[in-house]
Amino acid sequence: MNNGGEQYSAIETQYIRRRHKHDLRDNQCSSALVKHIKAPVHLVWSLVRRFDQPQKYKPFVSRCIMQGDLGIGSVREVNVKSGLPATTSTERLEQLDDEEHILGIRIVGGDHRLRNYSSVITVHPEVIDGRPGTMVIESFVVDVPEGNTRDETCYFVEALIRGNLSSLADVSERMAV
Ligand code: A9S
Repeated sequence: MNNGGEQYSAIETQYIRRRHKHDLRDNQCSSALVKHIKAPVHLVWSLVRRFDQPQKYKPFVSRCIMQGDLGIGSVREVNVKSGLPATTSTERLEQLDDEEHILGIRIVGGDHRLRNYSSVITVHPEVIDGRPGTMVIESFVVDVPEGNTRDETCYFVEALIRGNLSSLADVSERMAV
């Protein structure tokens, strides 16, 4: 499942097996990243669930325009900041479960090279240093583009997701103070 060689704890492995199953086609890469945040799960989820405002925590996003309401199947147009290998990404809301705390998106367009990209984020309550914390798991699957290796593709996407998760931690922990 993970190409990045991440080591998961027993509980992380259990959540990944249950909630982060991606049916892999050949010539695709997939991985899952875990982030432990020192903020309560309802606060972290309130940021993650806002499909219409990824810029609340994603550092690469400059603007997001919603086409339609926030229902399953709604689409957002994400503009990203300069300096990245793309300017826009069109993304569809696939899952939004406020009970199980699952957000699933699929990239359906944009001037970038991530084809057939879909990701799932789940958040889980945990205790960190005796305080309410949150374990965030984000998994993805994406085509390996022509001319790139699986490892290069996984490394590229994992670096971007790590950036998003670090920023999610910063924003959440600042709000939790
Ligand atoms: O935004 C996410 O949740 C995850 C990723 C991998 C987004 C990547 C990106 O927005 C860029 C940052 C612009 C990089 C897209 C769709 C393509 C890129 O090449």
